[in-house]
Amino acid sequence: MKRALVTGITGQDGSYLAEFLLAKGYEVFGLVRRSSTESFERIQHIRDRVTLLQGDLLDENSLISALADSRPAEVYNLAAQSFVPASWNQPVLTGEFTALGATRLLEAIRIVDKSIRFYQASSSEMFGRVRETPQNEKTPFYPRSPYGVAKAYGHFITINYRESYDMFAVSGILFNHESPRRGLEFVSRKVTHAAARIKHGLQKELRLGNLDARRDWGFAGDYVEAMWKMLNQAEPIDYVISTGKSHQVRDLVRIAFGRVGIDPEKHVTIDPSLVRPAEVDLLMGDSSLARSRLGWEPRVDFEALVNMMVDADLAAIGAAR
Ligand code: NAP
Ligand code: F7E
Repeated sequence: MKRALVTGITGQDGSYLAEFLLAKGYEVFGLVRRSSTESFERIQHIRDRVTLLQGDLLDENSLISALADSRPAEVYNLAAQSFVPASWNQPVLTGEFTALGATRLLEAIRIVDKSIRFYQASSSEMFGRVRETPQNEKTPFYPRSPYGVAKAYGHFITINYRESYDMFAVSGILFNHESPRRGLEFVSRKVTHAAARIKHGLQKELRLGNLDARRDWGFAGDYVEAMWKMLNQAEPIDYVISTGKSHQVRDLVRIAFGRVGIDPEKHVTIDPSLVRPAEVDLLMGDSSLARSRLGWEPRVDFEALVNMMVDADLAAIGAAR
């Protein structure tokens, strides 16, 4: 039985990846950090099928122990401070988790077993003020937030370990991907959750920032498959993973409110405090390399994704009432 260690297993992607690996017959280990209250909701349904190991990306020894205890063939580094606005409030901590955390894990792998295959969760936020559209693996980076800068560091340190130590270390440059398990502060879930609450009469107003921003949004369940495919190739290569289609935040609002049959004009207000100090205006990825070499393609389109999220929020809120 192949073993995999997933950091960030309690997050959106970690939960989908753990499900995916279990279905492939892997023995799955997850790194979790201690907290006064457990936050395992996303993996509750598979809790008895995965082994959780205590550790933190800030603590090198805990990473070495987790590797020694799990002896994985593959490590997926999904843990990060992943919310872009928080990275302006906590830029140093974001760098510690999201940039140096990757180095600590790579070092731990180099010490414990250099043959472990390593996946780094790189991000389209590295393209920032984009140099070309669509963005591909060769597009230069111009990050626009401390988060984007930290991810660029994580990206290049992964390449550096590959080239310096001949390790199988790859980065997936993933564009935005969402699901009913997305954190409530990210715009997709904020909008679908609010649409469902307004429908249920629990909320009246939805405050948003920049409605003009464009993102290439896909479904998280599709994207974790690409992570696994990248680690199961003959050669370690970095790939862009995206749908190739870009939509504005206002399109997201229109579809979500349309799903519940409510006019967004009556509920959405602009809150200048939600506008970012430096915005990423337009992201649209070219994933043709992944499509041709990995045989990967997204299955869920934007409208189906938004509808899936609204329906899940409607059902969850309805069940809780
Ligand atoms: P998420 O839901 O925010 O999950 C982040 C995970 O990281 C959580 O499990 C969290 O644990 C864990 N974590 C944070 N700091 C940690 C630390 N110091 N030590 C150990 N674990 C820590 O993020 P996601 O959306 O699943 O994204 C997964 C990864 O892909 C992240 O690296 C993100 O930056 C990257 N990414 C995401 C997207 C996207 O659109 N979703 C796109 C490109 C790249 P707790 O439960 O304890 O908080
Ligand atoms: O914002 C605009 C906001 O926070 C998307 C992370 O997973 O994807 C994610 O980062 C857009 C931005 O995601 C609100 O200004 C308007 O232009 O959902 P988001 P993000 O910043 O793109 C990348 C690929 C990652 O790697 C990250 O980890 O929506 N927007 N009004 C808003 N955004 C939020 N959050 N809240 C609003 O009220």
